[in-house]
Amino acid sequence: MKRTLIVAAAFAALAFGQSYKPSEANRQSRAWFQDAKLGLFIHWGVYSVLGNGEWVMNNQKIPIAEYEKLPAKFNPTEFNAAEWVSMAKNAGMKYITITSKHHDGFAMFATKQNRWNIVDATPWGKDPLKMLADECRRQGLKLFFYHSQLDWHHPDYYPRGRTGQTAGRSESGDFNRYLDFMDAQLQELLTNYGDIGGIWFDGMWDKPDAEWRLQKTYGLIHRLQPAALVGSNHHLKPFDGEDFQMFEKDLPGQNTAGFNDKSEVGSLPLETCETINNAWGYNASDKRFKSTKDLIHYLVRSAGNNANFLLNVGPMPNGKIQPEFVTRLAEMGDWLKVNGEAIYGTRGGPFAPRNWGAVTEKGNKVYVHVLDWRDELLAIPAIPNVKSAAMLKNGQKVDFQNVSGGTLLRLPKARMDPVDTIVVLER
Ligand code: FHN
Repeated sequence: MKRTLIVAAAFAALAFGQSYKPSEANRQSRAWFQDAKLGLFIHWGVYSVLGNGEWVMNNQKIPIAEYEKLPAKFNPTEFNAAEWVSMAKNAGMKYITITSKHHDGFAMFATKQNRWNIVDATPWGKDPLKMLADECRRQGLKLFFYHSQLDWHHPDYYPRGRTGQTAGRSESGDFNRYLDFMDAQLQELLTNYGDIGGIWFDGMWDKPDAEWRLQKTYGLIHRLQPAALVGSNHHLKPFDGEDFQMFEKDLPGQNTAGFNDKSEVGSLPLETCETINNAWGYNASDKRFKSTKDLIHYLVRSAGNNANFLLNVGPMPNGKIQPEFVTRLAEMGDWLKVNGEAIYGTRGGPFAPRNWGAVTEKGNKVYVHVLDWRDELLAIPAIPNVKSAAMLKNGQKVDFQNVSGGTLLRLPKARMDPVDTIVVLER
């Protein structure tokens, strides 16, 4: 009977094109990832010189011949890997995901595949990913690489997709040769930087119907580093061979930003990414900074949705991170130092987030995060066998009463926290 089931499952997997079985090391990485809850996203590239975001080449229709003048001006002498990693660590972040290559094709690492990279093409001539990899190891953070599959610079990225039409490339190219190039770069990233957290792909949406050879690329990554997690920001349900699923500028299941209309929440570990202002890459004029309170609320709502929060900074061309970002990250870290118990290592639930807030759980504890509630009584769905309720902040008892279909928490105004009132229910 058992054997029949296994054969049937294997047949079903083949029939639905599913063949990837994560290794034990990969499963452990997934559990680590789900416990980690907060990461730092870094969009840094030669585009930072123009201070107009990472899409500037496409948006301003800059042809390759012009764009290729940027690396000569990119000299981030003030970059300090230890400073960046300490900043992330003090913010309570457990991992960093940095652009190894964005859509402009410029590699931010020492690739041997072409000279369109920070080591060969800039006066600085250093490999920041190597320095970050070493520093992350030293400070105990994991490092992921964001790698754009879409490429506005490579001649073989052909036929073109929706974007990158104005780069001035000849109308020919061999897409398989481009994918070989990309795999060769990935091989470098997975062999020259020690153990990495994973690869965060982006850009498949540029030509969704192309043959991306995903199984070959994902297989290469898992063969080189079985524990490395593969995710792709294709805005669809996860494909075979992926280990986590991400949502851009939206919580899982939502589509307020327009990226996730075809997305479906799958069963893999989840992550949601957001910016502090409105830009991913450095944008000198974007001053619409979210408040620390808003960022903490996003973290809490992500955790309540069982997802990590990957919060972005776009460093400046001199290698520094602008003070508005640094301050907010430090403030988030201060909050996490006091309230981290209700975030790290938790899972979302036992019920889905509500307008007033979200809940997380760990072991016999449920953390009720009240983010936005003005009345003294808050009704929450029933949680069986609750024995006690207390404020996380100071252990003070919270009155609660089980009523038909739910539980009432008494939250006097004077005891409310302006950012997040956390009530711990013990079962
Ligand atoms: O086009 C990119 C964008 O520049 C940025 O990298 C974000 C991050 O999620 N993703 C893409 C758009 O889907």
